[in-house]
Amino acid sequence: MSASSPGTRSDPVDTDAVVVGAGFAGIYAIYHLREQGLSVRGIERADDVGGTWYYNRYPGARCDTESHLYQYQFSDALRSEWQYSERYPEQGEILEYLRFASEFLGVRDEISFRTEVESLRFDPSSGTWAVSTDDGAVTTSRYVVLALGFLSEPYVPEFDGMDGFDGELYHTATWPREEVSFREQSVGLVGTGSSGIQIAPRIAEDAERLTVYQRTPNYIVPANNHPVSDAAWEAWNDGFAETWEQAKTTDSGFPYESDLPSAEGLSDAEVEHILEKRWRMGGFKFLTAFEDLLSNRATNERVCEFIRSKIAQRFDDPELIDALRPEGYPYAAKRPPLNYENNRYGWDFYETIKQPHVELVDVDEAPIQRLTPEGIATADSEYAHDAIVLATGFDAVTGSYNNMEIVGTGGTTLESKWGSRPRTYLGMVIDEFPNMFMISGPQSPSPITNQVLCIENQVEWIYDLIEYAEENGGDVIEVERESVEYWIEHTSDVADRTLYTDAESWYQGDNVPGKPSVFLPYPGGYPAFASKLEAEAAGGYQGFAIRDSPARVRSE
Ligand code: N01
Repeated sequence: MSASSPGTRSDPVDTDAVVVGAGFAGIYAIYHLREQGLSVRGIERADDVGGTWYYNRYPGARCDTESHLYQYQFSDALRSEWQYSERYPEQGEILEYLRFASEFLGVRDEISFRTEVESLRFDPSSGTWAVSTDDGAVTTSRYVVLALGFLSEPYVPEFDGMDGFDGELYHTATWPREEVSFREQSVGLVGTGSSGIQIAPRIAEDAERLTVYQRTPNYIVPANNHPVSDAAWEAWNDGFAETWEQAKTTDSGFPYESDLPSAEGLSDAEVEHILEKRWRMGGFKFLTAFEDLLSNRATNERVCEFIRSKIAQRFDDPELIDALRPEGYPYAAKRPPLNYENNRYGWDFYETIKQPHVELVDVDEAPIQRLTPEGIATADSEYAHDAIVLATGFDAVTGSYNNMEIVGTGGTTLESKWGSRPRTYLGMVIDEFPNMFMISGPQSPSPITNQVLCIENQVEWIYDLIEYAEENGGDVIEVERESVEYWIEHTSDVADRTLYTDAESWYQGDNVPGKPSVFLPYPGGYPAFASKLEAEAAGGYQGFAIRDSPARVRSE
C-alpha cells in the first residue's frame, strides 16, 4: 500500500499519510500506520514529542490519571521497559516516557520537528491532500490524521492593558523552558482550575506574596499521591491485561467499579461511609462512587454537600469557607481538579491559601477589569505584582483546528463548516473532508474518558477503515452527511440526559467568550462508543461513501 505501488494511480503522492502532532495520539498513529505498511510523515511544531505535556511544563504540572494507566497498552515490550515513580505522573516524567516510547517504537525519524502546518487542501481530482508547512514545503498525501490534542490551544483572556504590564506575564500552557524564580516577588495567579491549583503551592513556596484570583470555586478532591514501589509496579504489571479489559467495560474507561448505582434512598450515614472511603482513595475513584453521579441531581447534590463539608473542615475562617464553597453547578459537570501536596512543605491548594503571605481574591463579584503597568485592577481594587501567571486554560477541543486553514471538497473551510458547532461522525471524520481523520476530536469521548484507551482504539479503527477502502476499490473515503447529522443529534441527546450541561465549562466552550456553547465530547461512555465503532466496521462502513478519485480511475 505504499505510495510507489505500481499501477494503482497516475500521480504518486509524497507519502501515504501525514500525521499532524506528536503527543500520545500522534506517536501511536505514526507507529501503527507504518507497521501496517503505509508510508508516514509526522509533522510537529515543537522540537520534541510530547504534545500538551511539552508545553505545560509549569511547576507542579502533573496528570490526574494514575500512572499505570497513562502509558500505551498495545506493546508488552514497551510496557516492560518503563516504570513511573509516583501514583500520578509529573509532567517531566510523562515527557520522558513519550521520548522513550518514540525512540523505542522508532518513530522519531518519521517526524519533522519545528515544523508547523499552515494549510491542508484536498484536491478532488487526485483524491489527495496538499499539506503546506511554514518551511515553504508542500507535501502531498493520500490521508491526513490530525492528532492535535484537545487541550493544546491556550486561552488567554483579553484584558485591557495586557501589553502595558511592566512585570513578567506567564501562561501555564506556554511555560518557559528555563527556570522561573519568583523569589522576593509579588505574584498574581489568575485561575483556580486544575493548572492554577497545581501551581499555587509552588509559587507560594518561592514568592514573597501570592494573590490568587478566583472566579468560580471548584469541587476539589484529594489526589492522594504517593511514590510507587518496584513491587507495587510489578504487581500491577502482572495484572495489566485484566485491568485493561475491565477498563473497557466502564463509562469512564478506567478500571474503577462503583459502590452502588445511586445515593438516592440511602441514609446520611450510608452515603458518608462510602464517600469517606472514596475520599481516602482519592482521585477519580472518588468520582466513581455512585453510578448515577452525572445523571441524577439527587446523588450529585449529596456528593457536593460532602465535598463542601470537607472544605469547611479545612478552615477556621468563615469568610474563606464561604469564598471557597462551590455552589450552583453539579460536581464533575466541569472537569474536577485534584488537590496535590505539591511542594517541599507539603502544601496542597487549601494549605497554600491558609498561608499568611497568600491572599484569595474573589473576582466573580468584582471581576478583573484590566492590567495596569503595576499589576491587576479589579472592579473594586488595584493590586501590585512583579509577575502575573495566567492559569486560564484552553480554547479546548476545537481551538487547535483554527491554527491552520483546512479546505475540503468544493473549497469548504473547516472553520466555516464548524461555524456554530463542530460537525463530525464518531468524532473522527467530517463530510466534505475526505481522507481526513481526527483523534481525540470533538464528539469523541477522549476529553472525558481514559485518554490512552480511546487513542489506541481510534487509531486502530482509522487504519482498519483505510484498509477496507483500499481492498474494496476506493481511494477516497468520505463520510455521508446523514451519518454526521445522526452523530450530532445523538451526541446532543445523550448530553441532555446528563448533568454536564448544567455547568459552564470548557467541555461546552463556555470559558472562551464568543465560542458557541455546545457540549464537545461524546458523553455516552467508552463501551457505547466502542460498540458504535465496532458496529460501523462490522456493517461494512455503511456510514461512508467509498469511491475512486478521478486519478485512480484514469490509471486503471
Ligand atoms: O483551565 P480551566 P486549566 N478572570 O479552564 C479562570 C486539564 N489539566 O488549565 O472557572 C478570572 O480548568 C477560570 O474561572 P471560571 C484538565 O482537563 C489537567 O486549569 O471560568 N478568572 C478557571 O478558574 C483541566 O480541566 C491537569 O470561572 C478567569 C481558570 O481560569 C484542563 O486541563 C492539570 C478568567 C481556568 O481553568 C484545563 O485546566 C492541568 C478571567 N477573565 C490541566 N478566565 C491534571 O491532569 C478564566 N479564568 C491534573
